[in-house]
Amino acid sequence: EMSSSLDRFHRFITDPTKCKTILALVGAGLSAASGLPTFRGSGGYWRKYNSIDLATPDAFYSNPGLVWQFYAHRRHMALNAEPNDGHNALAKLSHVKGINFLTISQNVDGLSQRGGQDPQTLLEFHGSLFELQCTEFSCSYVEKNNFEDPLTGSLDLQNFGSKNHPLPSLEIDQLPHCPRCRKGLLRPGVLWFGESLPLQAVDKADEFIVRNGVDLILVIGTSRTIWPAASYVDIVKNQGGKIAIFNTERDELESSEDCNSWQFIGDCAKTLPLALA
Ligand code: BJW
Ligand code: ZN
Repeated sequence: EMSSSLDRFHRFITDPTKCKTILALVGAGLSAASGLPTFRGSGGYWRKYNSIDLATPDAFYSNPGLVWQFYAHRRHMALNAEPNDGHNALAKLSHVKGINFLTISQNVDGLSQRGGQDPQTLLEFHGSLFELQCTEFSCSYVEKNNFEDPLTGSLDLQNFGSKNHPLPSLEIDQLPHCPRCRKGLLRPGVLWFGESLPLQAVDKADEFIVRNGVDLILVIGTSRTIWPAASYVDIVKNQGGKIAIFNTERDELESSEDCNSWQFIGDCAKTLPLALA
């Protein structure tokens, strides 16, 4: 069953008259095989905290020390993870001549870049763990590609790695501060609930879709619960584009396969290289 559907997929993506423009929507499942936890489901906890509860402005401003410890841990994990064959397959696709390709990534771990994906084809819709922003209203300091680990001595979670070892509570002055205004608390440059998406990235995505018309959307390792990222699936379908889902779970939002859709169920680090080979 998998093989006939794979054949049908291969015939489509290798037909340049039918499949010129491909959009990928990527989520945490792409990095699961690299050992990074997803948000929803059983893996979505850090210590006793639900990851989703920590990814909010409220959590940060009420307990910046805790939220910084969470992100310090995430930075450390991401830096010590390796891109997997799923990242590599997308990287390869990004260098194929004659195909218009764009990835809307909800991931903040930097693994697509490290897997060699052409940066021109990659939009980080939810920011990056390795960007720092000043929270001071009158300061616009932003630092990209900060890979320091630990970021500060107080955020060296190696000392507190075990789940049983209690985390120290950190005072504001033990947390990273802005080198420009010397006043503002720094925050991770990721997108929390209720926050506006990077306008440039949204513009680029919209422009890509309008300019090219999308023949195929690859929906990879995402629960499709977060807006506006998830809305791109319907935008492409409404335009008449086909959809291929790569997920360990069957996607209940889609019917089973028909001539406009595929569901490749399994670890996308295995299924993507097969499908895109
Ligand atoms: C595998 C696998 C393997 C596992 N192989 N697969 C009501 C209706 C509509 C919208 C809203 C609403 N109420 C509020 C909103 C807006 C809100 C929203 O969408 N809320 C929903 C809960 C409904 N959106 C926002 O707030 C966004 N901003 C916004 O809308 O601004 C405009 C605005 C401003 C002011 C007011 C109103 C509007 C911002 C959203 C920010 C999301 N941020 C996070 C945290 C980022 C930082 C960080 O990393 O810490 O982004 S939340 C979290 O979810 C993270 C992820 O990028 C995102 C998506 O998760 P993802 O990637 O799909 O992961 P999972 O875990 O959910 O799924 C993993 C999948 O992989 C599963 O399907 C597995 O089966 C699969 N899988 N292993 C293949 N090996
Ligand atoms: Zn500042």
